[in-house]
Amino acid sequence: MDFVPSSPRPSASTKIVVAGGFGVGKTTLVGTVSEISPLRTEALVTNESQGVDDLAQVPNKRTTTVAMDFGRITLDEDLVLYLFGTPGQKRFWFMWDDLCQGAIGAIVLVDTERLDEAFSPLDYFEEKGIPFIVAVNQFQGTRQYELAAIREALAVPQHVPMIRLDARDRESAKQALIRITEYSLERMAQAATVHAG
Ligand SMILES: Nc1nc2c(ncn2[C@@H]2O[C@H](COP(=O)(O)OP(=O)(O)O)[C@@H](O)[C@H]2O)c(=O)[nH]1
Ligand SMILES: [Mg+2]
Repeated sequence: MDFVPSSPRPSASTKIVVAGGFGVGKTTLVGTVSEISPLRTEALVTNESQGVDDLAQVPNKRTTTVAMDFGRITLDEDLVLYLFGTPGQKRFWFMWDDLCQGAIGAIVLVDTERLDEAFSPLDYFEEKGIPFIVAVNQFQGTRQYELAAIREALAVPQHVPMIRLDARDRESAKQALIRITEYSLERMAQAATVHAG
């Protein structure tokens, strides 16, 4: 008799992009939830990047991600998410199209002290038609704003989910991943209905 291995459950894998300005918590988020050691390319910020990266705004930060963060999380036993953190600095924007290829959705992390850093990622995903949610990372000692006020300041459309998170907290980070996955599925279902109708 032939040996028939029990077939593994069918599993789907998908890709989520984590974006946002410099020092907003992308590397932290990917590291917090990843089951594999996140692949990171951090480099010591040298004199070369002074004035290019806004390190003065993030005094405790001595390293900067020059390529990307990559991690994996099994959300459900048959759904594996691959996470890609975008490089924050403008000089790496040429990589975004490759990085976002095939992504079902994105999380745009926002630091309320530096709201303006969120505009480019928001514009990018809107323009590309990639579903995204906005996650406000609450840093210590910063003023807490109503999500509605942040939505207005960033001109985020009403249908885009907005949440708060602590990128250092696994459960909080996981909730954000669940939210973007659900939202992306809702958007796909809507698109399918429109096409069918
Ligand atoms: N209080 C607080 N600090 C955070 C949070 N997320 C990240 N940080 C800190 O902010 C700094 C920058 O985070 P990092 O993940 O490197 O930012 P990136 O440039 O977006 O990858 C680090 O020192 C983190 O420990 C958060 O949710 N709350
Ligand atoms: Mg980083």
